[in-house]
Amino acid sequence: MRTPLIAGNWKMNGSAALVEEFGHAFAEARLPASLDVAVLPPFPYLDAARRGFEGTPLRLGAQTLNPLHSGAHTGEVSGRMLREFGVEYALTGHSERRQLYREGDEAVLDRLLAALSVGITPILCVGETLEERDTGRTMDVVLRQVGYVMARLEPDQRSRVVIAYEPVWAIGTGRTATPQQAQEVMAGIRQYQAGFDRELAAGLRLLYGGSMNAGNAAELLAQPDIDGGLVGGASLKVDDFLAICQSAG
Ligand code: G2H
Repeated sequence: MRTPLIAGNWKMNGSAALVEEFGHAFAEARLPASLDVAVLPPFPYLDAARRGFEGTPLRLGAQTLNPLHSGAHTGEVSGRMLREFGVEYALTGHSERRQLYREGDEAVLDRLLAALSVGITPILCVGETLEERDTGRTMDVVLRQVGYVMARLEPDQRSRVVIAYEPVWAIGTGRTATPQQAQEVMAGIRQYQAGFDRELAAGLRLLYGGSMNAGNAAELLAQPDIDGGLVGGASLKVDDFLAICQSAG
């Protein structure tokens, strides 16, 4: 019922050569029939990726966007511009943006609304720090991050949001949440949404992120409430990313 989504977040990595390599590999790849795949390269590679991914199943995503359409905001990129380059997905609230660029819930909401306003599917990232987990606050933190945004959307907007659960302690650390840990939190997110709208909760796509790789993806993706992955490090190696996509069938 829910189409799996695997999204590769290149962060501030990659090259024109890597874009080309992905285009070639995915043009030949055999992927599960029902699967959405996106690559989120740094902005300068979007145009090359749009051309290089033509005729492949790869869709384009952005790692962030400015909440405004245009204006005097040196260094920023708007959703409208991203849409012009064929971008279909955008991350909002990635923990690196929350921590390094001090984007709080309100800033996350503004960016998510900007994405929706131009027809880009927002991927809302949520997750607890190690200290929050160790002090038993995982669900409070995650549901606050989810609830802040979802409560402020119209029902038709809510149904267009994808949520990525990324425990901060698992990001880029090589330490993955166990499938049970991830499933528990993700079932909690779905249940929380079901309290407002059962149909929407049943259709809500939930991704796991945090050191997902070719070796652990299948078990994570087999969990009933995990509908895909947000992959960082392992999305920079075409064979690993392909293997993760293949295990999403
Ligand atoms: C979490 C993830 C992708 P990694 O940030 O967003 O990165 O897979 O390297 O932990």
